[in-house]
Amino acid sequence: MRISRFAVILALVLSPTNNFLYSQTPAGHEHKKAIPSTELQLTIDGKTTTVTQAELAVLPQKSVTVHNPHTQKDETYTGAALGDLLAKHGFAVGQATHRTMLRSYITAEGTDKYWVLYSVTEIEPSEHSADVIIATSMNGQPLGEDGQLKLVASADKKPQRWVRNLAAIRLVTVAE
Ligand SMILES: Nc1nc2c(c(=O)[nH]1)N[C@H]1C(S)=C(S)[C@@H](COP(=O)(O)O)O[C@H]1N2
Ligand SMILES: [Mo]
Repeated sequence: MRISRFAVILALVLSPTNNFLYSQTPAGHEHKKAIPSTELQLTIDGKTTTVTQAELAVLPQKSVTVHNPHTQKDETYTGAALGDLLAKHGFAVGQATHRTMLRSYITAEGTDKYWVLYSVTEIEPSEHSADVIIATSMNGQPLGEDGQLKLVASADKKPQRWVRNLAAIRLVTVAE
């Protein structure tokens, strides 16, 4: 009796439609539940600062429309360009820093510890055709289950490098 009750509870918890571990996304499919992101820890050359949504809101806002092959829908995300944020925090791209930029990368991590890598060259609008933004809204609405911050890259053909619940960005320059 005890075991069967336990089995029922376990089945409920592990069921992909339960509310404990999974949630519906605005687009109507399911994600593992994650801690919502509220602010961003930005680390450049080992120095970490907290970037708030208020700080992101005063940077120029950019909108990018991407096609999500999972939902089969176009999604328009709006937020600050990552390159602008890096420039504000001392990593501006110019003639003097060009070679350093070519040899630097960022890692972007969600509250669930999922993380991806971009080269800094591909997030700099002066160097690459992609837009990489820290989105704070999608189709004019809050991001909901995707947290308050989501990294979105316009040139990726799949959403695998879009980081929901974005919580940390680290910039590393690879030593020669
Ligand atoms: N924080 C976080 N972001 C993530 C993931 C994840 O597990 N955690 N998975 C990635 C992968 S592999 C894909 S394919 C897309 C799926 O996003 P979607 O379910 O919102 O379409 O999110 C990406 N961003
Ligand atoms: Mo994926």
